[in-house]
This record gives sequence, C-alpha cells and structure tokens, in this order.
Amino acid sequence: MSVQYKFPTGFWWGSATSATQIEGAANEGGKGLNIWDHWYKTEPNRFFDNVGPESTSNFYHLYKEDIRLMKEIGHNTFRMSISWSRLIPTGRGKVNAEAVQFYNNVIDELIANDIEPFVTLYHFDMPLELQEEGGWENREVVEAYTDYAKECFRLFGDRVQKWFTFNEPIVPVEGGYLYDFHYPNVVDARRAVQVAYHTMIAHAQAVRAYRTFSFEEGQIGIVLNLTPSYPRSENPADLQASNRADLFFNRSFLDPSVLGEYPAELIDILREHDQLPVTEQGDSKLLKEGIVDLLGVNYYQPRRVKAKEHLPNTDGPFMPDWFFDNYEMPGRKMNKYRGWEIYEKGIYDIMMNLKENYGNVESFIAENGMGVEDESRFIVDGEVQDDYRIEFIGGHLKWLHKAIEEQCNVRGFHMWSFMDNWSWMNAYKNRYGFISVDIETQKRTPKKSAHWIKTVSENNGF
Ligand code: BGP
Repeated sequence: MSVQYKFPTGFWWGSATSATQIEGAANEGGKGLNIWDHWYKTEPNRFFDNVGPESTSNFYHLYKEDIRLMKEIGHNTFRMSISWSRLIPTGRGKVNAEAVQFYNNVIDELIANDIEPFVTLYHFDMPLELQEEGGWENREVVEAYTDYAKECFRLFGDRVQKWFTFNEPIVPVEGGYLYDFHYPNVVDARRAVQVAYHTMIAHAQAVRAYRTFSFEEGQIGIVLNLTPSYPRSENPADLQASNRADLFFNRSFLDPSVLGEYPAELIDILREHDQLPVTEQGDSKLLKEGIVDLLGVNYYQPRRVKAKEHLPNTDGPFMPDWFFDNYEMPGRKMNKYRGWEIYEKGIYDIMMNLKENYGNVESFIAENGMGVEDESRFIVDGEVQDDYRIEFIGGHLKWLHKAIEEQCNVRGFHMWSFMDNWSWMNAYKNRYGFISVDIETQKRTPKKSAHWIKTVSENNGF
C-alpha cells in the first residue's frame, strides 16, 4: 500500500506504560508498599472517584492476553517499568522471587511475540520505607537505587537491551516538592532542588553501573517530558520569561542527561536565591559519565509563557513561577479533559532543538497521547470510535516525519498508552488506551484507533 508519510526501516512502533498504572496486584505476589499505596490509604479523597492503585488494569494476571493484543495491533516494541517495591519489597536487601518470576515471564512473553521490551527502572514509585528515610532528599537512597538498578541489570540484562533510569524525573520534583500533586506533598524549592539533583546522581550511578556489565548491544538512557517554552511575543521580557521557564522545566534534566552538566544560567539563578543543593566531590565527573546512549522524549503539550504581570511575593515560597507567567494563547486548541493544549508542531521543535543543541542525540518519542473522559459516549457496535485520537496521533506523526526528513535522529514512536490505565491522581478519569478496559470486569476491547495503528505499523507509515 502506498503511504504519504513513510518512516525509516526498523522504526519502533509501540506504547509505554508503568508498573503502578497497570499491574494491579498491589498487595499480592510479595510486593512491598510504595508511596502510592500509602498515600491512597491515608488520603483516598485525593484520587478521582476514590479509585486507588490496588488493582489497576490487572496486567499482573492478564499479561499474556495483553501481550497477544499488543502483537495484534502491530507493536514491535513496548516500554514497561519494574516496580522497585515489587522486586525489593523494602527498597533494599532481599529480592522477591515471585517478582523475578513475573518480570521474567513478561519479558520472555514479549520477546516470544517479537516485541522488544524497553524497561524503565523508576516511574514515580518510591518504596515507602525509603520515602520514610527521606526519599530522594537522602543521598543514601541514591545508593539503594543503584543497588536496585544493578540487580535489574543482573537479572534481566541478558534479554533487555533498552534501559531507562527514570521516567519524567521532574514530575516527582514538581508534584512532591513544589505543587502538591504527588506524595509527600511538600512545598519547598530547596528540597525540590535537592531531590532533582539526587535523581540525576542516581541516574549517573546507574548508567555507570550498567556500563560495567558487558552486554553486547545494550543501551541505557532516560525518559524526559520535554515541554517546549513558547514566548507570547518577541519582546525581550517575554523572551527572557520563556528562557527561564525552559531552564527550570526542560534544561534542568536535559542538559545533565545529554551534555553531562547543568546550565550555568540555572545554577546562577539558584545561587542568587540561595537554593543550591548539597553536592559531593566527584559529582561533576560522575554526571559526565551519566551521558545517555538514548533519550526518550515524552511530549504532550507546549508551555506558553509571558513576562510577569506582577512582582512575585518574595515573602512566599521561592518558585520557578517567580520568573514567568503562564500565557493562554487566544485560539489555542485544547484537550479540555486533561486541560492540556494540543500543539502538534511542538514535537518537531523538540527534535530540531535536540539536533541543533544536543548533538542530535539518538532519541524516540517515548510517550504522546490523549486522555479523554467518558469514552462510552463514543461506542458504536461495541467499539469506541476514537477518531479524535487518530487525528491527534496523525497530526503529531506528520511533524515527526518532517523532523526525520530534516535528519533528526529519532528512532520510534510510542503512544501513551497500550490500554486504559490508572493515572496517578486522575485514576481512571481520562482514558488513553488503544484498548479500552472495563474496570469492573477487566474486559479488554480494541478501540477504532487500535485498528488504525496496526495499519500504520504494518505499512511503516500512513
Ligand atoms: C506522563 C506520565 C505517565 C502518564 C501520562 C499521562 O506524565 O509519564 O505516567 O500518566 O503522563 O498523564 P496523566 O496520567 O496525568 O493524565
């Protein structure tokens, strides 16, 4: 079949998800508690419809059926995460044999179906015991993470060739230490900066550890949510606001991951406001060793900013928002269910930035997707007619294709997500899957987009 947008041979077509969001079985198979289990127990009212992480989409029991469906819709790759508190229930020490069995089964089943497993080590899910020791604020937790990472490489590295130390490491910083949407619900920028810094140190230690194993073809990287900043205008004040937002929300992780060092401008701002983290000797060298082989890019929305309308209240807590205001661009296209702007060209801008300023690092789109509420409205003959999702993906793929034509080094496209899953505080409010999941019966039913993506994958284009 002739297609208008043809992708390079071997392009990765797949999707991503994370342990807490699909496994369920949170109290089965010897799993320990993580911060989500704990937070839900103490404040169930913070979660949409009071739905918690205990059973989510039941992948723990239904993984075979799910992998069969992945195969059916043309996946050749799939990113999952390992639950640290399932593998090592208290965060350090004894490995849980049932968890090893489960992850071995999943990895083997994927490979048997010609789907390459991509594995994330940490997707927002700190073991509770380690959070009680201070979580990422405590440098000893970095050591525990490094041991956990090594254990994963040792157990699964013979078959898994794509590893990611962290998924969106800035999100637990923002959610847990600035804006109150993750446990431990702290509002304190200095602690946020320390958490961010230790996350990068943990990343670099895991990368260094991985490279001491001699796996022939393995690659290790990180997955970052890049949210390009667009200024309201070319006015220097707007440009500066956009530059600052970019420093805080993109370059804070992108620069150390790809260039091995923090942007000097960011360090200057933090120094000026007395927010620098505690560091140790040897850290700069370590960060250099953490330069990634492969960068996963999650893209959902742009960030539009303008110069501040009013001076910040400097008696209040220090915030990145002291340097810019969010800007609501007239006429912007919105996904109103999630409150996120849809701006397809953003995916191209990110790739051009990586090409021009980050050595054209090898990358792939690790997440892109559209969460929609109450999709049962769109059911015809038993199938969700999610034309909006097809339009959303197609719109982004066209821009990605243009980036590839302009020599951007991008290897694949993964959607969020394969099936409907549990979304942190939003629980099952917005549905993201190619496959719908009835949360009462756990029945899986492909949506219209599932058939569409199958043809895209089969034709390597559309
Ligand atoms: C990303 C996360 C995912 C996923 C997705 C959708 O930030 O990596 O875990 O949840 O966003 O966002 P949400 O679930 O908040 O709607």
